[in-house]
Amino acid sequence: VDTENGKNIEEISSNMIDVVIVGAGFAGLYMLYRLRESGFSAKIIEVADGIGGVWHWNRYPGARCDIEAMQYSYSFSEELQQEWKWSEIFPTQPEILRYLNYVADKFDLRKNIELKTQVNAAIFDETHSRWEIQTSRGDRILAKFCVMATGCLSASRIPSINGLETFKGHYYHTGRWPQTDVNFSGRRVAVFGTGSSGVQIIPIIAKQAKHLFVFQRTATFTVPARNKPLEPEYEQWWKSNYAEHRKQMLETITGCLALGMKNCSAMSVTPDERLQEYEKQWQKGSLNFLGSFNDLVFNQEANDTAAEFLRSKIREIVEDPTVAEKLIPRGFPLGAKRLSLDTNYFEAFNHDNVTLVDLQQAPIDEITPTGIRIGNKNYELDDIVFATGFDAFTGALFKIDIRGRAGKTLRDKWADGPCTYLGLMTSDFPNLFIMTGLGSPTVFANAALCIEQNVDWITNCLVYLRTNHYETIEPNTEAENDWGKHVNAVANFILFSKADSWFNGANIEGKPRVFMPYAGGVNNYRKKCQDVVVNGYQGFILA
Ligand code: FAD
Ligand code: N01
Repeated sequence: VDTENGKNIEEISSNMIDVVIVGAGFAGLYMLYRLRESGFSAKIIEVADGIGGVWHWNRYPGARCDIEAMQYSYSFSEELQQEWKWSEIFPTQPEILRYLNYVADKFDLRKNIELKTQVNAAIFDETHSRWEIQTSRGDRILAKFCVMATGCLSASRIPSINGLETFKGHYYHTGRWPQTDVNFSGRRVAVFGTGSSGVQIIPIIAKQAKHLFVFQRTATFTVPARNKPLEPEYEQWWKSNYAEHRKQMLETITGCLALGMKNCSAMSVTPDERLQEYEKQWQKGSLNFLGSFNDLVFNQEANDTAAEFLRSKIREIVEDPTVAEKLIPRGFPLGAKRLSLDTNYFEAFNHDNVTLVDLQQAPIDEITPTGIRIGNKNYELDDIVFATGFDAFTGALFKIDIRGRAGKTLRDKWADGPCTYLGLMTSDFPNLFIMTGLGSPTVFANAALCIEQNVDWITNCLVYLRTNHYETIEPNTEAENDWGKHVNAVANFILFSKADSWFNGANIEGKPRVFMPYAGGVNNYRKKCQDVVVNGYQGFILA
């Protein structure tokens, strides 16, 4: 009998399954589907009261995807991709959440999903080679394998600002938006944060609020989304040859098909030609702007030309030149903080009811019961919105007490920064798979496609272990170190590492500065993962 929890070992053992998956977002749902299809018993544990992950939590007004939904969607079922109809190029959060719920119903996933349950601990039992998963319900589930599908951007973060607890109004985080309607009509609202979430929510609140104060710490680059209803011809173009298009997406760096891009250096054309190309891409909209030329992400001189073009657009759009100058990003390359797609973001600052507060001129002193104080100035507020981002990649993982061989904790192992092999596993934590975008290209690419690739790899790996009667798999430290060095080398080559951002942990106080995602492209990453398999799971120890 386990005296501490009052359950006997037999009772716990009857809870034994092949795989526990933590998280019911894009990743967890497809993982469950593939595992069941391959004959494994599996179950998802999800802390939220619904499925959908990011699309469950980020219900803030204006939330939508910024990769075309025809591409940012599952490819595993031809029937699904033919029958689902997206209404817009970049649909809203409710529509994407409806889609994920549709997927859960269509493939009968819910019977293996436990909602409103947090995984608190995952402990590896070396004697029996199994994971014990401890949940907030007091359950202890035994599993041969555990998959952390806990999300790269799921641990939302409100900065610690003096006095927040005294504030008498409401405050919200975009990544934990309430399920009830929030109406800002007639209210005085502050928004912190001008990353992708801020860029989406600010124009909407600007339309509703009596007054909106945007507290900006770092100005941001954006490209217009130019979102529109999905035209039947375009939809038909995709659907008439979906499988082939999806195959082509796998061969790209970003996991997206972008037609009509120039494959030459920005410096190889005349200044006029360069401007024409930027104008063309800007008019088209979309994140493809960063691919206007093939060297914008690693050639500073080239990058400067694109950044300057976007700065000129801010000057054109924002009517007050003083406000425009404050909104112009400087001091880091374009793309080093993730580029955002916007709909009327800079235009919002032309409204009389919107005030930009530049925190670089003077930081906040405190939040008071009725607002925010900076020096002698008090901003009277009813609501505060934190669009202040996430403890990315490791945040959700570190909330779980994960212990591998000899009781070693993941937090200790990664105290100086995470290290993985292919982003999928880490040594001394056998049979634990990680799908949070660490050491993989997910956050620089079409996440849905990257997730499918990871899930397929993990499923094939488990089938291989079963067929060949292996009990455990884990990377060897040499392979893990080599992968870490490679991820770093690529990060140093491109310009994305040259800013404080969530890519390198700079947004979280005390977090080690390590560039966490892999910027070498979806195509190269996929090839590496395939080669590892072809070479008999090279770099892994199978026992
Ligand atoms: P998530 O969707 O984050 O799901 C993880 C789940 O794990 C969550 O439901 C969480 O509650 C659960 N969980 C975590 N810890 C525990 C625990 N201890 N116990 C139980 N459950 C737990 N990517 C794109 O490619 N294109 C886009 O347009 C795009 N838009 C985005 C918009 C927003 C607002 C955000 C925040 C991200 C966006 N992303 C986008 C990136 C996004 O992270 C991925 O596209 C994708 O949704 C990630 O899916 P996931 O299943 O890996 O993680
Ligand atoms: O978070 P962020 P996000 N005082 O970390 C500011 C995806 N996503 O939620 O730069 C004042 O990017 C911070 O300022 P600074 C996408 O991958 C996609 O916006 O640290 N300000 C920054 O401006 C994205 O990259 C979509 O100086 C403070 C902002 O808060 C990722 O999610 C939509 C502060 C945080 O920006 C995260 O985006 C939304 C403080 N104390 C999200 N602390 C799509 O469109 C932080 N900030 C698909």
